[in-house]
Amino acid sequence: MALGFFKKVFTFGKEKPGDTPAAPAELTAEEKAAISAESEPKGRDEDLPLAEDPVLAEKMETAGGPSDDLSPEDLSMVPLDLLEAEAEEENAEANAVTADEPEAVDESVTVSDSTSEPFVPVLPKGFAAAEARAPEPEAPAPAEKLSWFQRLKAGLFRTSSQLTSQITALFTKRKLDDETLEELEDLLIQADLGVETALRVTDTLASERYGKDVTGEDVTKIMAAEIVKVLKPVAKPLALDLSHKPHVILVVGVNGTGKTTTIGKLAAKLSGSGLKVMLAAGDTFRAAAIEQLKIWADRTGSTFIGTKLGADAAGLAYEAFEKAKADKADVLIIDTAGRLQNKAELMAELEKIVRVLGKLDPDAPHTVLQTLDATTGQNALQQVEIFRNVACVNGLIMTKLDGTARGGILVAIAAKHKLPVYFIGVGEGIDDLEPFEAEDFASAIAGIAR
Ligand SMILES: Nc1nc2c(ncn2[C@@H]2O[C@H](COP(=O)(O)OP(=O)(O)OP(=O)(O)O)[C@@H](O)[C@H]2O)c(=O)[nH]1
Ligand SMILES: [Mg+2]
Repeated sequence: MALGFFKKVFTFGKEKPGDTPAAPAELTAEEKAAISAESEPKGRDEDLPLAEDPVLAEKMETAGGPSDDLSPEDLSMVPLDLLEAEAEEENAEANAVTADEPEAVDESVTVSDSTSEPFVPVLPKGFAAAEARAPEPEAPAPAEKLSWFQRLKAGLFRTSSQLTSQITALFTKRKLDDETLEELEDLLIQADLGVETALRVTDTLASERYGKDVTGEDVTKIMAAEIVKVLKPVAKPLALDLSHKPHVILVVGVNGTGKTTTIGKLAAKLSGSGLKVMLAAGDTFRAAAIEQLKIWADRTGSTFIGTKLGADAAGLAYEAFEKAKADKADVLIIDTAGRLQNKAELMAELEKIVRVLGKLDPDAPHTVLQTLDATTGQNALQQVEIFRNVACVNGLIMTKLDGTARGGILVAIAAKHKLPVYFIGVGEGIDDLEPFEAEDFASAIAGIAR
């Protein structure tokens, strides 16, 4: 299935005649063989007792954990000219590194890395090794589970309290008839859950309780169960194919939806697991955006690569990919500038980034994540529609679920687009990114206990 998508990216890249140069860095058959031979021993061995692996234990110990949350001061705007001057300096360094790249890249693709030990990372919760079955999530300690669920519930409180109080008001001393069913359908649609899910709820309710007394609690339980059915197929771990070295993740989305912050949070999880992570500042429009990503790179122990302000984002993505290969990074995450889905020119730029990455590896970018701001409401449906067509988005992360009354939109998006939802953002801090779990989310939105 994953291969199907990769093929799609490849076709997508090749579909534009005239844009395919004489593949300067296209891999030869021998190079490809060398890469897979090199990466073979590092693949996930499901039989290996990870917790007892001494090499891994050492790696984990030396990797260190993520640092504290970013304070608002960290991200506050510094005078633009100062940032630009800094960015220039950094770019000079970055360019100096990339100037040496051809040899480094060649070396990385032809010489196997005999110095590095075979290393099987323990992927953080929410990630899985590609082509391998997702490891059974460890049963979290009850206290930990409760605190996470409490946080999710608190975040979705506005969504759930609005919904449940309306449902309770509707079903106070009323039998279930056509009129109440219709009112319930309207109410669920207004809560952004989408027509499909609203109909699922009313159909189930009608088949089970038509003509009988129904309480608000009965309805919220049925609603939660139906929401789980919609969300379960999309609640998946993010599969990392580490045989790619690096596995390239491109992060796209509308302005301010949380791309850069989410990249920081992802980098913290990955580098905390001992993976070598590189962050590329593909948002070349704003000096502050470059600086923001650099701060996250520093905080998460990731390598940073940027270019000068206003430079071609696709060029930067290409260079970053080459450098990540040369450095033998495990994961390269590329940030992009925010753009509205209806700005054709900017969307074409995104298309170019995808195409250019495909020249170094036809399967790249291996994951294209779109961030969605939960406070946006209905417009998020259209955002996904367009970004997935242009940038081959194959996974979603919904941010800002803390404190929104519009969290129901995630259900409508899942029902319509059926794209995996890997994580949800519930705050601005480094740890405020949680693997998406259907039951937790459904219970929180319905305001019921787990
Ligand atoms: N409350 C909350 N705020 C978030 C979350 N994720 C991101 N933010 C905040 O949203 C704002 C925008 O986040 P960015 O990561 O800069 O968004 P972006 O998509 O990179 O923005 P552009 O690069 O301008 O397109 C910042 O203030 C973040 O701290 C979240 O899950 N919850
Ligand atoms: Mg950004």
